[in-house]
Amino acid sequence: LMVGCSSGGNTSAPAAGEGSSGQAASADGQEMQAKIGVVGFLSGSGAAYGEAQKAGLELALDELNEANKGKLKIELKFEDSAGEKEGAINAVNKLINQDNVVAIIGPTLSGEMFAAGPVANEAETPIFGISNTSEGINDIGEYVFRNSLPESIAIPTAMKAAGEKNGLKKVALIHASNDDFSVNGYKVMKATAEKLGLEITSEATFANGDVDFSAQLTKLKQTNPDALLVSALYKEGSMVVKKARELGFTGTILGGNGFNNPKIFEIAGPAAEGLIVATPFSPEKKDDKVQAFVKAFEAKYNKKPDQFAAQAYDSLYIMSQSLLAAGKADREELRGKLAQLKDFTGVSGKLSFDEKRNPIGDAVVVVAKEGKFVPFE
Ligand code: 1QQ
Repeated sequence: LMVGCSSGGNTSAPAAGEGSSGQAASADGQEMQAKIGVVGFLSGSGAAYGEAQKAGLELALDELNEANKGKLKIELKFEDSAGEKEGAINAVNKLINQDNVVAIIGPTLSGEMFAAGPVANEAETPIFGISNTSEGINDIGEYVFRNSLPESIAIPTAMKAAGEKNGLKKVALIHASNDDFSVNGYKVMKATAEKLGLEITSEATFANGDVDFSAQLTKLKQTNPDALLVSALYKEGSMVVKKARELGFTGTILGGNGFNNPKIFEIAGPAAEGLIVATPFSPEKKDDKVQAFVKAFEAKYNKKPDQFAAQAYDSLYIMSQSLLAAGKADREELRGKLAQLKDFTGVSGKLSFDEKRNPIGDAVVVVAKEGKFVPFE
């Protein structure tokens, strides 16, 4: 044996090079084969979220399969849920029962996770949210994980910063009432406003799929708020921002995680200027790991990564690390290693987990300026 001769941590000599039989295994020198399912919002009104996630995952896949050669080979199997609960449930069932995946990454929306998470949990298959920011995700069960920073951390960070800098006293709230994520974000906004002693002048709702927000926004504007707090996905959210400006609202506009996608600049146009959001990821961050990621992403896709790409990218690194620690592509072993994850530093920051496996991390506050987000300071 050549123990001591190899460099680094590569303990298993890759023998003849093609030892793998397609079987999930092992610590015996064979390359472990791991099939991971991905459920994403890949078509429809929020497709840009799913596309960003797919791009981040595929970049991480290239890097990891290269780095793990001889030890671990990951295969990704993508399913499109179209942002629908039914779609997510069907995708999860298919990935578990037909494709026999070791774990699932996604689905994109909190509402989809609330619907499909229990299916994976029941089937004792780890499911890992990369953009589920609502309260209660981890309560679904022991097989449910996420690395997405909850709105309960992000929104208060943004509201505090905006409140101090822009001298906010009165706020109006608007949200999508038929989307779990948007409802959760609204609740966080309301509770934070109360905590910060901000007066709530008025509230309004709409439904995902709506295109006309004039009535709601006219009513909110009449109450003279200093700020409009918007909890929505990017499509409706951007149209709300645009309409508010068209109606002459000149105050602060602050949104939740749904706005962390470049699509908002396309839809809202110049009306996006000044929009304030909190995010765990900024491609501007002066950090070697972040800059290496941004560079690799730009080389592959010719654009900058957003938060959705970053959290997706990080999730595959977490999967890889946990699979290698488990020593085999086994759902139960993988669940155990994921549950032991204490700290992880990825491109979307340093993450640790509370006793319910909820991520704890820092959010940076950013503001839209000339077609991109820059630090709010
Ligand atoms: C959630 C979110 C959305 C913005 C994901 C696209 O954070 O559904 O929890």
